[in-house]
Amino acid sequence: ADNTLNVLVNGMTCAHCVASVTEEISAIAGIDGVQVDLNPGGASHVTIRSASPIDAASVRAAVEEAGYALAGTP
Ligand code: 9UX
Repeated sequence: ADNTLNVLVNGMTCAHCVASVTEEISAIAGIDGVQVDLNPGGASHVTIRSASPIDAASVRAAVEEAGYALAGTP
């Protein structure tokens, strides 16, 4: 099955922020795709896809490792 997790991330303001978050989340085992809709003035919408269920705690850890904060789900 195809699994999708949508989250909101605070503090992202530029393309390098997008690259950092994408890289960290992509490194989680089983993740097939990460898409970021950058919103410099607020929370950015991040869509994560995997063939297996996505562990939200792993995503939170990856976002924090990249230096940002998970704001929740849209
Ligand atoms: Mo540069 Mo994006 O510090 O926050 S990576 S603006």
